[in-house]
Amino acid sequence: MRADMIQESRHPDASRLADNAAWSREAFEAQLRERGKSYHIHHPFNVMLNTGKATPDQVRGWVANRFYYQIAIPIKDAAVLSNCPDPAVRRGWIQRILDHDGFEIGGIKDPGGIEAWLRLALAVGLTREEVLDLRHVLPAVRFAVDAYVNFARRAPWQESVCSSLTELFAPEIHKQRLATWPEHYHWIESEGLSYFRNRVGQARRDVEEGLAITLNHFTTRPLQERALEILQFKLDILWTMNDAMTTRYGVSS
Ligand code: AHQ
Repeated sequence: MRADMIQESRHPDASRLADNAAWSREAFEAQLRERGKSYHIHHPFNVMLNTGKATPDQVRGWVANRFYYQIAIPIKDAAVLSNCPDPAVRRGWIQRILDHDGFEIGGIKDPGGIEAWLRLALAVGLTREEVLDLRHVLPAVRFAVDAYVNFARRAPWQESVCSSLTELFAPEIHKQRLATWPEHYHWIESEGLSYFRNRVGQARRDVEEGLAITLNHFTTRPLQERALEILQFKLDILWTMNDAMTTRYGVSS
C-alpha cells in the first residue's frame, strides 16, 4: 500500500484536516495578493486609458463615473466606523474620511480628494456642475458602487476592512496613470492629476492598516476563504464599473 494511502487509512481525516488547516500569515497574504490578477488595471477600458488610446469623451466619461465611486468612499468608511466598537481602530480609520472630504484642523487646511477629483474633472473638460449632479453616472456604475456601500453598512466591520484591500494593487494603477497620462494626453493639465499623486502614499498607508486587521481577524481556513470571497466581490465591483463604461463609451485596443 502506498505511504499516502497508509497515512489516509491511519488518519482518515488527515488529508481533510490538511486541506482545512489555516494558512500561515505569509501564505494568506500571498493568497490575497494573488487575486491581483483580477484587478481592474487589467480591464480593457483601463488598458485603453493608460496606453493613451482613450478619446477625450472616454476620459471624461471615466472621470464623471468614477466620481460616484469617490464620493461613496467616505460614506463607506463612515459605515465601517459605525460598526466598529474599537476606538483604536476608529482613530486610524477616520483618516480615510478626512483624506476624501478634506479638513481644517488647527489652522491646517486640506480640501481633500473629492475636491481634487473635481479639479481632475475640470482638467479633462467637464464642468463642476455636470459632475456634481451625477448626470453622467451609468446605472451599472451606480449599482456596483451602491453594492459596496450597502455591504459595508451590514457586514461585520472586519469584512468591510477586508473589502478595501483591492488597494493592495492601487499604488501601481495610480503610478501608471502618472507615468502615462502626461505623455499621451497633453490636453490634460498636469495639476488635474494631483489626486493620483496624493493617492499613492495614502493607499500604501491604508493597505498597511487594512492588511494588519485582515491578517489578525481571518485566522481559520474557512475565515481565510471568506476573506478571499470578499476581496473577489470588491474586485468584481471595480471590474463591473469598467464593463459599464465600456458599453457606454466603447473601448479601443
Ligand atoms: O481613489 C481610490 C480610493 O480612495 C480607494 C479607497 C479604497 C477602498 O476603501 O475601497 N479603494 C480605493 C480605490 C481608489 N482608486 C481606484 C482607482 O483605480 O483609481 C482604486 C480603488 C481600489 O483599489 O479599491
